[in-house]
Amino acid sequence: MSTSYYLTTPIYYVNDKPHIGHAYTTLACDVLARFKRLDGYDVMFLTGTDEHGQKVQKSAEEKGIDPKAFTDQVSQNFRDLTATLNFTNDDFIRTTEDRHYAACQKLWAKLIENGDIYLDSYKGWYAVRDEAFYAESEITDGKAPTGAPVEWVEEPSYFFRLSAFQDRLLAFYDANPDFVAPKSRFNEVKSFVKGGLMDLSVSRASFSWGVPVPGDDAHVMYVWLDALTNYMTAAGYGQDGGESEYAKRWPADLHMVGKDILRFHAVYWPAFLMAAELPTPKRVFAHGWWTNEGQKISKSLGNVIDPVEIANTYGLDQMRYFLLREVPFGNDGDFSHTAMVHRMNGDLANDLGNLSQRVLSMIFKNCDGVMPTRPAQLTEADAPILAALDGLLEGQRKHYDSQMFHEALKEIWEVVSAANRYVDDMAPWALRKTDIDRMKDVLWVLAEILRQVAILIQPVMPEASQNMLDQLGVAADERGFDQLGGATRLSGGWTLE
Ligand code: ME8
Repeated sequence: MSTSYYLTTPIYYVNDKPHIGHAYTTLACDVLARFKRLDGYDVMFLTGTDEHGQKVQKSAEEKGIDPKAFTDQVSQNFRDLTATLNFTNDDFIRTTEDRHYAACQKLWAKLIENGDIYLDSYKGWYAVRDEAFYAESEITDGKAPTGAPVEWVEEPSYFFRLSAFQDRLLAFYDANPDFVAPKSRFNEVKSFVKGGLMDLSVSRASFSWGVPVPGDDAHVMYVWLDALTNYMTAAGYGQDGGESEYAKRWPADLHMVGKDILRFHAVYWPAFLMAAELPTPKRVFAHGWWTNEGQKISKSLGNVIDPVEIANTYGLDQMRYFLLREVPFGNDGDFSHTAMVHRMNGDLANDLGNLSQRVLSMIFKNCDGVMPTRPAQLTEADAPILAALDGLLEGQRKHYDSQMFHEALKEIWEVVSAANRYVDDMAPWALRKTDIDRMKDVLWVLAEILRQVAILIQPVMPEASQNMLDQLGVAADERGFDQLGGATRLSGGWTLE
């Protein structure tokens, strides 16, 4: 039986249209999900929408639509985006589904049973934009540290005994040094927890757009407790007959999040789970934020990037490649037309496109369109490049497991560059006149390089890689990672289309 790999995107607020930030987070998960499937894992890749809370309720009110009808509409936009951008999520969860209510209420009941939730009243600041509570000391000029406007809230509220979890969280971080990445972000989380934790308000009583608190109709659950639980809902928690799925999927292998929502995932979420005596997720990766031509992206500046527009302008695979190659994953990055065109012309057209074009057209013209067969004997000139090629997979696994997508791509492109130099050094066009057999061997080496490279770039560039593999004549069931690293070789002998 293959090993389970469960990874999640954040669930997106349905207050607005999807933008590049949403596409980026889901893209990172999509490439990882595809990579793991090709590497033989039983993958579950989850995304979805976060539909409760004041922020969504307000957006619905502004549009004059009932929140349920509004969330139905906007959630559909997110679902459509997954198809448009070729995302391969296995499930799409909405927090307004019955299965999710069941999971939230089960978790709540467990927290009550264990004595970690109590009724009191909340008096303090709340930022609807962040759906977060802030302490007096964090407020400057009526704004939260994130720049979100705050409002004063006074209402009865259930509290979660977060203060009791400081030591357990710190011990958990010590025991799990890879729980949060990048390292610098993990350090921020640890200092936040070392600074002391206050009990967390986990219900709201002044509006009703949320999951009802079991046994107290006056309250709905705080939207973040509701939202975080989605990861368990989709894994079968609280579902009739969900036990075997839950046993297989939980705890999640990876929660991918943006840096702005790390605290919820790396502090509150493990604390809730510890309190409920449930296993904690294995890892949380916090990626950086994109700016647009050097400027912070915001609705008020009118510079929000529409991922569908980018894909239409530059091509979907090109966009996918750019977003993951341009910026070390975890850092902030800048989206600019110049940078996008530079990557497309350089890495994609000149390096990979050119290699594939040269090799295929030489085979076509000089080998009567027949793929050369595997040479009986290779020369010393062929050995280093094939060794580099065969060695790629191990590095790819390491980089994907640490979410260093840019490093993974960089290493593949080093082999692509080496292959372009190999073409120049071997000069197959000259061999055509002097040693036709050697020319065929050289072209076979190059086709073998293209085959493995195309298999390896499938997660990032699903369409371009399929085209390459089709052109090379590689069968559809011979494109998994078990075909890499010298385990099998291009056999050749077939006529190219
Ligand atoms: O936070 N660049 O939902 P959301 C990169 N519902 N990423 C960006 C970005 C940018 N310019 N702007 C936003 C929520 N993002 C909650 C999550 S999970 C249990 C609940 C990222 O719709 C941001 O970091 O605000 C976050 O990961 C996601 O897009 C937006 O989520």
